[in-house]
Amino acid sequence: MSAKRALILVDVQNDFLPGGSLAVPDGDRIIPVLNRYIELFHRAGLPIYATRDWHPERTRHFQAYGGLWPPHCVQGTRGAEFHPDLKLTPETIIISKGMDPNEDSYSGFQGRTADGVAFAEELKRRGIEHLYIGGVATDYCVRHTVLDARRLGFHVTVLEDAIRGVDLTPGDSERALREMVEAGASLARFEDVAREMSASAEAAPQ
Ligand code: VGL
Ligand code: ZN
Repeated sequence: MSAKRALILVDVQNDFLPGGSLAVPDGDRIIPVLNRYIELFHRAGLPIYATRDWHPERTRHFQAYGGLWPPHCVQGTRGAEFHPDLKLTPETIIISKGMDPNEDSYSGFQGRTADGVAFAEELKRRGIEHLYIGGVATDYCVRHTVLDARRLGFHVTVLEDAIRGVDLTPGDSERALREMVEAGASLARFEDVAREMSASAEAAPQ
């Protein structure tokens, strides 16, 4: 039997996409691809998670308070909303992170559900073993989420046609991808994932 799968959409929020305060170049190009993954997982009845950066107005994560970044994804602002073109299902579970003003967090595994359940615990409760991860930014939140997932023992497939990086230093995204693969993550594109899922659906006993 194949491992139970879930789709993880990392930080597909207005501030990380063109027009936002910390825009990932061409970040909006991944949205139609993410929508195809959403449909694929939804049809298969598999869980979908959307992480979001969810910062207070003052946090050590922002330049004004000693951090690296301009203000972004401040709780309750338009910049913190998921991109309007992302077709989230009503069942999508939101994982919020970055709420602690003293913490410079990037990984979805530092996040929690609306009920305060830590992400790893939430996945464990549902018996999920294999994560398919896409979103932004390849070199920050996607990278940290993938590396944490591998450390915690999840199988990880990085959706290479549905990620984009910041590249503060040129080559950061390439290096991040290599690091994720070295940590045991696989890379796949939509057709690979669709094929894998239909193969295991046929193999599953009715
Ligand atoms: C992120 C920079 C600052 C991300 C979050 O979601 O990749 N990047 N905060
Ligand atoms: Zn942030």
